Amino acid sequence: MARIGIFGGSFNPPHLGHLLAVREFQRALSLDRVLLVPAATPPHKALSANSPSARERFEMTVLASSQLPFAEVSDLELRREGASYTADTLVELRGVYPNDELYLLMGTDMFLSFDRWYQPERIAALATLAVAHRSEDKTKKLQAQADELERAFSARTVFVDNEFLPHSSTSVRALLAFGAAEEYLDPAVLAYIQKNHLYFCGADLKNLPFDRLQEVSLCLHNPKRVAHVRGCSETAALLAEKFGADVTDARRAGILHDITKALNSQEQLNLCANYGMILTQFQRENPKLLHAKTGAAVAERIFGENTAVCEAICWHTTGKANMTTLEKIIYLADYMEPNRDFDGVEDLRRRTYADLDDAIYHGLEMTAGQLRSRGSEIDEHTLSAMRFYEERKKRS
Ligand code: DGI
Ligand code: FE
Ligand code: FE
Repeated sequence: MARIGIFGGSFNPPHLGHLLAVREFQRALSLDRVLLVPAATPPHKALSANSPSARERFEMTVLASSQLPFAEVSDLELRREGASYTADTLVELRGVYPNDELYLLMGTDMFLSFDRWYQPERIAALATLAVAHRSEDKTKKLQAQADELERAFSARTVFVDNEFLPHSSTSVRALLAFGAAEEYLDPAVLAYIQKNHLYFCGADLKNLPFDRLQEVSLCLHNPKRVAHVRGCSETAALLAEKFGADVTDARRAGILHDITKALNSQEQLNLCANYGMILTQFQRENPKLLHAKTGAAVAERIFGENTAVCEAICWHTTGKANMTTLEKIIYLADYMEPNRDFDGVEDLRRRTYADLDDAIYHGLEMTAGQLRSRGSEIDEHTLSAMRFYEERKKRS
């Protein structure tokens, strides 16, 4: 009787995070074999618009796993029509391995939503759920879910302590477009991506017409950020028209302002190192602010944007003293675009359309107030901007 792990996913693309997870599962559960099962049509989320075909994702997964002696890639889900449901896959696998122990490998997010999967009772009858969790995860919540799934579906769960880096495929796809994904991919997978021109890797993205710039850049975000960047771009264009800034620059800076936002803190720092950007200690300690700096660098290097656009992106989070009209517009459009919803947003919208400098001062005040109440350190440019616009307010 063999112990077989089943690791499903979009593998879009397969990256080192996947390989590390598979290795840890294999070791922790003493698995004889791990089947990697690329989904043809993932049921729970739409693939990003720049995704390669299922066949290409399958081929990359074969390349990625070639260095794992216990791994095998299955094309089961590629050969099936319609959504790739795990329940159906397990039924088929049970037919192939009638006497073996099957472990369905997953992370905490998938486990916590397991009761909403398609036919969870069928899955639970066919395989043990093996859940990788990091020691800082909420153990209580996971144990409660395991108890609930046992009660509802007679599910068996094992937890695997795992310290692997949670790289997201969204980050890796963005980094491929930014020319900085080498350290996240198996060399054979990277070579395949380059050769087949996947994920905008090595593409010339300079000076794209706006519609194409929008299409390309929106692919690189987490889906929930898309409405915000569109809103920022449209609001910036309206403000540019009203206050006499370049409307095209405003639209472009708006659509690109959060272009590196999918990257987590470590990925931000790695991108800075890859691009040779030198950081202050404050910047290293406050990586939430880095996306404005890396965003400006990507806008320049990858999209070939002009200096005015890149500077507006660079200062959109902190602001600074003596901003250009475009810089003020992007700072404010980011703050009050139609998808923003917080106490005082209506007041900030009214102020913005009436007087940019007054609105900037209010925005800075609000941000500083929030940071103080959270005990976070305030960026020096935010502080000097506050002094600058306070002074200006007194004079007028
Ligand atoms: O990128 P968005 O979410 O659209 O908005 P943003 O670019 O204004 O980023 C907001 C984040 O930046 C939020 O997590 C707070 C953080 N932030 C802004 N100013 C400062 C700051 N964090 C610190 N530590 N210091 C600042 O001065
Ligand atoms: Fe931002
Ligand atoms: Fe933003």
